Amino acid sequence: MVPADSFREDVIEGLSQPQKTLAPKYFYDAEGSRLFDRICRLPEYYPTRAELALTRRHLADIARFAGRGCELIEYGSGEGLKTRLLLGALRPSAYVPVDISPTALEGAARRLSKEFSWLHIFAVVGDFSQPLRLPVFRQRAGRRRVVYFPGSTIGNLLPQEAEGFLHMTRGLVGRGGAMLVGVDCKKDANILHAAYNDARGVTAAFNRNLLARMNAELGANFALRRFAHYAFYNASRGRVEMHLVSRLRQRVAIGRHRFDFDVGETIHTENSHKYSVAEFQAFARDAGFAPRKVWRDRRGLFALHGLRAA
Ligand code: SAH
Ligand code: AVI
Repeated sequence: MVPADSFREDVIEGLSQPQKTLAPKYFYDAEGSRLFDRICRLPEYYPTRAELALTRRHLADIARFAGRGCELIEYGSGEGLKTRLLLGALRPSAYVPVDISPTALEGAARRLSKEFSWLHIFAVVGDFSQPLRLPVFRQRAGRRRVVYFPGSTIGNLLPQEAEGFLHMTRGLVGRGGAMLVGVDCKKDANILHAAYNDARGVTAAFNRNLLARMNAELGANFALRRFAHYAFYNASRGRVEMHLVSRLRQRVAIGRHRFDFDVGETIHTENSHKYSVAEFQAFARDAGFAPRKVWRDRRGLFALHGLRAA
């Protein structure tokens, strides 16, 4: 679980900057995880369906690349929709899902242990952007460590953070290790706009839930209706940005801290970077991986990269 103190400190620091900012990892309290699962089923939100489709289509090749019986570590495992496919094909010797959301992690671990009774699951609640203490298994000869990072959650990191993260993961998998990472591709901005501004308003509710979380956990007094959801594609940075826009001049209190908002001022709540295959492969190389495979869905919306520790 995220310690309450670091949540408070990060919020106070983020809201004190000229461009008010909150880290997207804070979306995922119990309600945020529930809303994200609903997003994955929206007609406009193509990434989940595209990644599921490409995983089904190329499952045998993906499994060959990762190697049956490997030790599988998954970051930001969430509901584990695609993981089920992979687990069945890979039959890993151990599965270590890591997620910041205890609710998402517990639900997925319970479902997976029912479906795959032979599987050794070691669930870890933690922040993958920090060095983590993961369970250590005796490495048997020929058994590799594979990190699975689906969903384009890597796109929620800034490019320099993503590179640092890849570097850290390269160290974790060690020689002979590998990484499978799902990356959303650059595409028509209209498709992106629809995906992050769905007609049912689920993404808006997911964004505003951050305000509700600060009210509940930090005693803040955000009035949710005074903030509007705003998401757009920033082409020069190759990312969708999500913001919460203040509808009026207002002051918000969090404990003894006061934050003033002008009309139209925003809290920047998320970046979702979109990478071409070449851009992402260059990143991976800089972090010490050799890009070996790319699997894509038929429409070319989403890519799963197979990286080998160089
Ligand atoms: N892998 C799933 C879920 C993606 S949503 C899929 O592909 O659909 C992103 C997931 O990452 C959520 O479950 C969220 O709780 C988790 N997450 C986000 N930031 C995190 C962090 N810094 N450390 C660990 N988990 C994180
Ligand atoms: C988890 N992550 C990759 C999602 C994304 O598309 O950036 C989170 C999300 N934000 C709005 N909709 C979905």
